[in-house]
Amino acid sequence: MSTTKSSKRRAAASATAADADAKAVASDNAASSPEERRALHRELLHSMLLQRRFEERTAEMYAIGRIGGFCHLYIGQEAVSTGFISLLRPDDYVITTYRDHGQALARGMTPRAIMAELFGRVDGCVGGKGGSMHLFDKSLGFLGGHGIVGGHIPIAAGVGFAIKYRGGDQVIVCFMGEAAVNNGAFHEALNMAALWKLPCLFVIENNRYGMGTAVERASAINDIYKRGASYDMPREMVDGQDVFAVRDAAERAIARARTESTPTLLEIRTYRFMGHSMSDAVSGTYRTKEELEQYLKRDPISLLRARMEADGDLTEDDWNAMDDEIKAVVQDSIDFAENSPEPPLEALMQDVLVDTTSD
Ligand SMILES: Cc1ncc(C[n+]2csc(CCOP(=O)(O)OP(=O)(O)O)c2C)c(N)n1
Ligand SMILES: [Mg+2]
Repeated sequence: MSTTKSSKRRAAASATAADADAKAVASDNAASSPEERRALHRELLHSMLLQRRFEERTAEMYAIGRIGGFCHLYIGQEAVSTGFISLLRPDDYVITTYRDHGQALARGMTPRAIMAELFGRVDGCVGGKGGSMHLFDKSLGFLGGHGIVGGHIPIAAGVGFAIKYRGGDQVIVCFMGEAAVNNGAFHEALNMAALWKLPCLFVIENNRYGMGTAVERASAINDIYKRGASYDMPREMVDGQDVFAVRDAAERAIARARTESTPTLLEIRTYRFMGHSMSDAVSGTYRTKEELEQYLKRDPISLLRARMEADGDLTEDDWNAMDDEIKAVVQDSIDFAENSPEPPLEALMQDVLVDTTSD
């Protein structure tokens, strides 16, 4: 992620787990000089706060009927997207699930392109025909946005194969929820990735629930990262509310993929602060309010903010200025989406099949 002002505006990218047993130790994987450290921390904060503010407004727009269909918020998990994506090169790849707004913003997709897509308008990143679950941007190496649980994991392996076949040194980061690991596609893809030594990062965002089902009720193994042992794959469990812990683990896995073409399985312990989707209550009947309150104490944005304040890198005025700037960018994306037209009727039949007869 660049540190330029314009890319900061474009960028958007955060999470907490009360996991005392999370293995990764958060180090200051910042920079050598205090100025570099300050700039990096500000950039990480900006990325996470943009995701948060964007989705708060998304929920509002959904409630008043501007956005329809399926819509899953990422609030609480922002340190995961920011942690990984802030370390990628522009020519790397990202692929993810339907809970994709945060990662798209972190990768540099504009709030305008995403909000217009959520509104189903022509200026959306895929012309208003994909919606919340299907954000794509080829120019950013952002390969979706996939609605079928586990369905994108073999695609990630395929991208890893293509990178290796062409002799490149890019990596692909494949984000998924913890419920995806009980899907056959997960095992087939991880086996191939390990066997063929593909440059893939399989990043499991373990937010404890697949819709309303707790991981303990669905998985024979609760320490998901241990599944990497089946494929002799390097593996790690990480505190997903601490952006520095995420970056530490990401840095190791990216280096392994880039220089040794070796995949890694990462279990990132995190938590979603909202319901599974916009049609669910925030706490529902599957989890208690007390549990939610416990996790809210480790809001990834509050943790980073507190750290920066303690380091003398952020004043209240700095925070307010950043927040105001981000809120204005998000408001601008809403105005933009409101003014963008709906796709014409003919668009229905476009992009359905690839024309293999053209050059
Ligand atoms: C193959 C398949 N089965 C079922 C569903 C319905 N479904 C949508 S989201 C979801 C839960 C997935 O949970 P998880 O992988 O933990 O991701 P999270 O929603 O927590 O981010 C399910 C079962 C689906 N989309 N695809
Ligand atoms: Mg989950």
